[in-house]
Amino acid sequence: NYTFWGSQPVAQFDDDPGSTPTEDGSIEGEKTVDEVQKEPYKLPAGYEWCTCDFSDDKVVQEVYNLLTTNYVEDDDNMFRFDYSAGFLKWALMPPGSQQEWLAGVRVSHNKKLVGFITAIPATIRVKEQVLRMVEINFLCVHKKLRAKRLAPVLIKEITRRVNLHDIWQAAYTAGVVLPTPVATCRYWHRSLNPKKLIDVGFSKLGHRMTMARTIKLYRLPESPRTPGFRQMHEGDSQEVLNLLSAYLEQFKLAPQLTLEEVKHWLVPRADVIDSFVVEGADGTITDFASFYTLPSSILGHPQHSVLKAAYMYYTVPGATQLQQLMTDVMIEARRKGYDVFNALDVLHNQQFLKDLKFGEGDGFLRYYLFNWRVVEKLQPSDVGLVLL
Ligand code: YNC
Ligand code: MG
Repeated sequence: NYTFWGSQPVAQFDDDPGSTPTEDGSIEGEKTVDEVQKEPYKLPAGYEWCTCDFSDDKVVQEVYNLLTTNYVEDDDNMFRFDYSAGFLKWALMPPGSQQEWLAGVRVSHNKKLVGFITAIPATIRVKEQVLRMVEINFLCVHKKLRAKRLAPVLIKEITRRVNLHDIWQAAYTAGVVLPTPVATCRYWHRSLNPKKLIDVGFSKLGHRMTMARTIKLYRLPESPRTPGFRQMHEGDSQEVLNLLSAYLEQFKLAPQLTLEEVKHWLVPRADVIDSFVVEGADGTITDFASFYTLPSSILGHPQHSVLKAAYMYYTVPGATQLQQLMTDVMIEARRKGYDVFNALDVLHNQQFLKDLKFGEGDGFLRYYLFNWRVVEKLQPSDVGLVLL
């Protein structure tokens, strides 16, 4: 039973289908900004709210330090996400971002940052309805303050700060089960550096496999093979927007990006976002592919401290087969020294995961919507939204 989530405008596990609406729509009755509480939610004595000014690199570093030591770990506590400071700036300062949506909790007496949650604006289509929403991410409570019901206060406070901007819906993902996923997806992993992955316990040597055979199995060509495959440049943005917008129409849950957002989210930034296009003989762009960089700290290993992981982001096959496009992208990732290439089973990814030697991961990633009922649960292949 979910004491907090049971009080929130989300579909509940025990909702009686006979007495809930049969169409998608908001769960809560319409409210106006005037009705939103003006004061922040109360924190336990000794803690205070802050707004994190991401134009100040010292503040970004404080957030980085909180997350690198307290953010998401795998079930066996062997790895912990290590989002870089540069990544956090990219993820949290897109067009339309609001400083007060980067909410922190500090210890009053020494101002140490011990809690964090963020919202960024996004236009998201759910089936045929296009909604101005936020994406919620980076919810984190310092390990020493866990299980004290601080997370519900952070969630209510970010909701209040978002509602003040007349926004009433949100999208978020989490590994844990909460009321109620709109889709349940899985990560798949493609070894690029199998020896290191086995050494650090990320993967195991297969049944009746030797290290030498494993290395050979995952070997990739030296360089991409698709003629015209190259890095995306800012000048490609309009063409990429056109390709991506048309492509995402086929999914039931997908973002609607503007040109400014394509420039922000998809133009390459070293060690943050890599994007590629295929330029045809006549100079038009026919295909697009991208991945973001999210290393994990390797906890307590004598030789290795960082797992360098690439995560598939948005990809649009056009003139090139999706398989071939993804192979070229993985060749680039291998060349740049990534150890593993990760992809969810969203988009059309199920078309290539097995053939390109991805292995199914153990965890799930659930997609959620706040204050939006989706009557029919989505399949992973209905999902055209990738959150960071
Ligand atoms: C979670 N990940 O069920 P009940 S993902 C949401 N997302 O509530 P306490 C979560 N809720 O069951 P702790 C959650 N994990 O009583 C737990 N909960 O209803 C719920 N981990 O709170 C939980 N980051 O403070 C329970 O737990 C209540 O001290 C318990 O804190 C939780 O960013 C947490 O995994 C996750 O830092 C902060 O464990 C802490 O354990 C931690 O006693 C490591 O909380 C890092 C980690 C989560 C990554 C993410 C998406 C977050 C979405 C939040 C929901 C947004 C709703 C929309 C708001 C805007 C609306 C508008 C408009
Ligand atoms: Mg707590």
